[in-house]
Amino acid sequence: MLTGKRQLIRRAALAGAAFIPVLLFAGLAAAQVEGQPTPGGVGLPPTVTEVGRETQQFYNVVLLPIITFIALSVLGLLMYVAWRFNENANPVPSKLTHHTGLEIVWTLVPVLILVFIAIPSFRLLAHQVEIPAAKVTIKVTGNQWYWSYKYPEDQGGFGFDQVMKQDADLQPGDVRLLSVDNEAVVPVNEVVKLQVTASDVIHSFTIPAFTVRMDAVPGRLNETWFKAEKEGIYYGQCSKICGKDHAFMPIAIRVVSWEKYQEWLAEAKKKFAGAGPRQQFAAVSAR
Ligand SMILES: [Cu+2]
Repeated sequence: MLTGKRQLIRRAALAGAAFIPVLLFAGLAAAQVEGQPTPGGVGLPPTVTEVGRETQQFYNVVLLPIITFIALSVLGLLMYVAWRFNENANPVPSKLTHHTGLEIVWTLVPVLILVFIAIPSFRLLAHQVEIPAAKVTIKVTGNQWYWSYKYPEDQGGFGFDQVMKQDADLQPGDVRLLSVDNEAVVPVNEVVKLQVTASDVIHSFTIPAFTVRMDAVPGRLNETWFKAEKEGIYYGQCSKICGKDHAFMPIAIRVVSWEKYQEWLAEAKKKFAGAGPRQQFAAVSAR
């Protein structure tokens, strides 16, 4: 038997040990870089939009504690049952098969948990789905296996393809498998509306740092939006398996000041004049 004091120390040590993963997790999570994956990074990627912050808060504050509680409760219950009601400990089993009170509780409690989750969930969903008045609208088309962008007339009226850089073309500062030939540029602190579609099969336009993910479906125009609050380069990847080069069609969006955005528009209009998105499958022959 442990003495009361030793038992107390042991319990405190156990409680402390339980917090080590939490501290480790927080330390690693803090080291993450916005817009791209970080070696050893743990947890949700840093976000630069209000919707992103609300989503992560919903996950960290509401969902994670609830699922942790449920998982630990079920584990505890299973362990208790295995210990208390095994054949050796309980040689004569009870014949009891129904318990009305218990059945009401195990039906009602999950329903109440779901209702509790639904309230903030619907509020968040409405924020994600209702697109505010947008200053910039861009059409994004998923192709096998690259993305095409169209800036409509009010933004210069041009289009271009975004193809992943091959290893041999990487410059210092580029990220392997994420850097592209033509980055899409958007202004900081402005609502950007995206119209998302596809030319061949279903793709999915995903940028973790904006908490944006929208399926690109042939023959259908989906819409989503973001308002990036920090300048920088933000990478994403196609998130719906779409064929052999699904892993090699990254997304790169550069967020700049309004003035720089205007400069880029003027340059891009000249650079991509008459270029138009390339013929479908043309990029494949280049690989
Ligand atoms: Cu794809």
